[in-house]
Formats: sequence, structure tokens, C-alpha cells
Amino acid sequence: TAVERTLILVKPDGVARNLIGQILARVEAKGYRIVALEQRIADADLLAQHYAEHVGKPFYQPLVDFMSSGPVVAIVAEGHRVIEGFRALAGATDPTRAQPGTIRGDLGRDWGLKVQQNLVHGSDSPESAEREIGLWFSGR
Ligand code: YYY
Ligand code: MG
Repeated sequence: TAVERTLILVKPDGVARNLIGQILARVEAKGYRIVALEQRIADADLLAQHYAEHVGKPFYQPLVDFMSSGPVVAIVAEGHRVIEGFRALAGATDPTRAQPGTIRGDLGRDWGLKVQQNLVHGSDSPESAEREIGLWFSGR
């Protein structure tokens, strides 16, 4: 298999709860290499591009409001099948339903906003990964 890269975000809830290190530790412990990392506050334009597939859905505006509510950590991780592998590490979208053993399943729960506070994002395909890495790390 070929080496892939994926975009991981530690979302504002993960940063606010001081879980950056625990999340990075799981990525590293799995054997993936961290090749870029930056903490920043995402603006509406970046988030509109990042979540283009969800524009118009009922959860879109609350999602973007949440994602711009505080800093996020953007990470590029590298490894064989890292796109699929990080999605497996992250667990299901709804942290209440995510399997224990996953990032969302172990560290996440419903805090009253249903599923948007689910700690991490991971690209879902090679095409998404390339597009998202370009958005978050343009010119690097
Ligand atoms: O890829 P993943 O993050 O697991 O889920 P997506 O279906 O791409 O949705 C992106 C993001 O939107 C999700 O992490 C939480 C939020 N969301 C939501 O608030 N309500 C939903 N019904 C579905 C998704
Ligand atoms: Mg997604």
C-alpha cells in the first residue's frame, strides 16, 4: 500500500478540555508520523470550504459556529492507510455511540449539543485529504 497523508483537526472542545496531548499520543502510538501541526482560529471562509459537503444541511451553521468558537489544532499525519486508520481511531461521529477504545468513545460524550462536539475531524478519502491539507496548510 502507498503512504498517505490525512488532515486531522483537534476541534475547539478538544483544545478547551486540554486533550491535544492525549489525542496526539494516540496518533503517534498507532505509529503514524506527524508532519505538520498548527494551532489557529478558523474563520468562516475556511470552514465553509472545509465543510463544503455539508453547506445547507440543518447542522451546518451550528457546526461552523462551534468550529470557530475557539482555537483548533490542525495536523497532517502520514502513514500507510492513515486516512482509514485515523477514522477508525476517531470512532463514530456521535461520541455517545462511538466504541470505547476510540478517541470519541473514550474522551467524548453528549454535552447538550448532540454530536457536533466530537473532539476530532479526520479526512474521509484520499481526495478529501488532499483538498483539506491544501486548505489548512496552503503554501506549505
Ligand atoms: O466525518 P465525521 O466528522 O464523522 O462526520 P460528518 O458526517 O462529516 O459531519 C461533520 C461534522 O458535523 C461532525 O463531526 C459533527 C457535525 N454533525 C452534526 O452536528 N450533526 C449531524 N447530524 C451530523 C454531523
Ligand atoms: Mg466528515
